Amino acid sequence: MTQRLDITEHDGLLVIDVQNDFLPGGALAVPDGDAVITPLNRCITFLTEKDLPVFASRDWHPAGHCSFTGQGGIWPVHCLAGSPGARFAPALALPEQVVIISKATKPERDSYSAFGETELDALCRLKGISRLLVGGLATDYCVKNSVLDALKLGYEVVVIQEAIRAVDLRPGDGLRAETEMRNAGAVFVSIRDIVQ
Ligand code: VGL
Ligand code: ZN
Repeated sequence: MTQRLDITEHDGLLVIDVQNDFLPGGALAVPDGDAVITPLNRCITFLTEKDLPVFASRDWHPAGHCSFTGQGGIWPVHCLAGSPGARFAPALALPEQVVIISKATKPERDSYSAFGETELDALCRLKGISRLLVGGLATDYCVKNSVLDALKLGYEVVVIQEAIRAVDLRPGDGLRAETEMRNAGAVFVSIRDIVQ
């Protein structure tokens, strides 16, 4: 079920971790992960046409990060800061004025949330943003945790249904994450229902 969504001057777009390592062929490929790029590019256009801000988070790990299997974590080495795998997908049309949010940059700390030890909340406040449109990777990790944090911080959150994909380590993780986000107050819309 979806509803019409009018973009307002208090909206910002949060593009989560659309990085080569999370795309097919990458070190931690999310199934069908590249499918988020086209809808996200449309959202980027909607917002930039109205001079509204676009934030792009990126997983930006040092070598030996605690989330890697060699360090006892659950993930293969991925998104090493400065590496090709950590670059934004080339097809993602980030605007010149994009605000880049690097996260999980310290060896001993992981953060799935784009709000974890970053400037994202302060920057949104500074720009008068009270609602975030959200899409990216992965539904069951960084998207979920960022959305739940945004709601806790008092933002309205609109998840773009076509612009998320899940890792699904266990089948159904993505769907369970969507339910969790909805139960916490996130609204899901189809890109078709965004009024330009
Ligand atoms: C992510 C697993 C490990 C994500 C980041 O961006 O969803 N997932 N690091
Ligand atoms: Zn990571």
